[in-house]
Amino acid sequence: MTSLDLFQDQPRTRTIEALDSGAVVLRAFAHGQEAALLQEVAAITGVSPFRHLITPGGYRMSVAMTNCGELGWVSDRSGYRYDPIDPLTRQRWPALPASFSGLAVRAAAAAGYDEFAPEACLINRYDAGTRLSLHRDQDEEDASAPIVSVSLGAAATFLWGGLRRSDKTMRVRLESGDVVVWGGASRFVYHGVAPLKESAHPLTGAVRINVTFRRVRQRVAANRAPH
Ligand code: MD3
Ligand code: FE
Repeated sequence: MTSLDLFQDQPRTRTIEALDSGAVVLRAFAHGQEAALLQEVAAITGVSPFRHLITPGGYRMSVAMTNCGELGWVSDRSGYRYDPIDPLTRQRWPALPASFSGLAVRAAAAAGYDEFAPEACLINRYDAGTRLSLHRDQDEEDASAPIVSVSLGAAATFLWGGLRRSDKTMRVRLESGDVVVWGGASRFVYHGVAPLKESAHPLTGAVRINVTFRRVRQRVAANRAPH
């Protein structure tokens, strides 16, 4: 415990909540590491800046994004894809920092997923008013691996739906330091983020950063029949 913890408004307890089948909220799992993680984000965006991607339909995304790691998620008029090259810099994405992969692997293990080996790390930036509309993440070939998400800075209301877009959504408050692991039956549910409210987080002001860790390609061809 650092002396700074004594000045927190509310003590944050590290609890584990089951959100749904396969989805686990690790409250305050990254607590104490937030400033260091945000410094890594700043180093990454110094090389591969945040940008507003264009959807295949031609809309500018409200969330600003960048990536680190072997593969980055990108969108343009031709579609969505994972790409080893940042289209803005035409270079590889910045390397995944050891503190990022360590956190992701420990969080996955705490949720019951052993041997998580993330190869893509998508970093989302929300300013006040930014939202992420309901969608599913289905560009990853390896659906057996979970997605690990780390919330930093301003708190947000996460929208958690079902397997159909029309399914009713639940609202889950995600605060700085919360980590969520989504796998199993929850891997393909519709989800989004409600418009970010004005706030004043000590580390980021009104900004929320969300970091997601993903396995994209299959690791081994176990349990798969040959073609
Ligand atoms: C549930 N990001 O990057 S993180 C995304 O807060 C994304 O920035 C949101 O949705 C954010 O795609 C939510 C939590 C999250 C990420 C992936 C999921 C929840 C998920 C995949 C399947 C189910
Ligand atoms: Fe998503």
